[in-house]
Amino acid sequence: MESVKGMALLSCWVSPYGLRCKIGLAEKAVEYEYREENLMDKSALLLQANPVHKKVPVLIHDGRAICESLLILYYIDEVCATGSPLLPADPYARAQARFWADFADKKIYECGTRLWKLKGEAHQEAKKEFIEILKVVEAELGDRKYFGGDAFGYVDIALVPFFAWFYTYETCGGFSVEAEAPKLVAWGKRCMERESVSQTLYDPLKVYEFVCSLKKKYGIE
Ligand code: GS8
Repeated sequence: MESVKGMALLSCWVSPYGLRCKIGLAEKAVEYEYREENLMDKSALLLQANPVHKKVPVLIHDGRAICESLLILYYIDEVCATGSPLLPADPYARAQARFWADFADKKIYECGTRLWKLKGEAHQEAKKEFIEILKVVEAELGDRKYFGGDAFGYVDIALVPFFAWFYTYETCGGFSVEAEAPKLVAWGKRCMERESVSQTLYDPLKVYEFVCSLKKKYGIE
């Protein structure tokens, strides 16, 4: 890791977790080096920086590695005095923000993957569960502008990368996210008005093409 000066982010373009870090770094206006990883042929630097999980994203700061996207966001928030704080100051509000970010990790990606990987009854089960998840997240948002209130913050950053995956989820699942959770879609569009998000999120069609190529690779359909 000697070769890394300042901050570097190791990630892979389609990773929603990596996108969290990119958005957080953009919100904090931090300069960093971006290194795209090929997850089929991981770099020696990635294996050295994240020997436990061997996953992206990893943030390297002055030769020291920080793993796990949500922990990287805490770290950025603590070390970068620039920009607005990502987490709220109040301990209870912080705990709530962590709860919802954790919910995103435990539910959305996992159930979304079942939506495009499985067939038959298991697929129907995943669809039902995914729609419930959308409704739970939407209820938490309520009529607020962002999850933290008026300010874009930690929970928005944890969730917004999945906005680029909605098209894939609804196409594979056979439902409309907008019909099921209109306020959540309006929130996603609001987030897209921020440069940190619009400059970072990729085209939902690109994600769909990526998932179709994975399905082919795994022999699904
Ligand atoms: C998840 C990272 C992850 O799944 C986080 O950073 O928040 N909890 C972690 N990374 C995936 C790419 S995104 O699907 C990854 O690196 N996979 C490579 C592998 O599993 O070999």
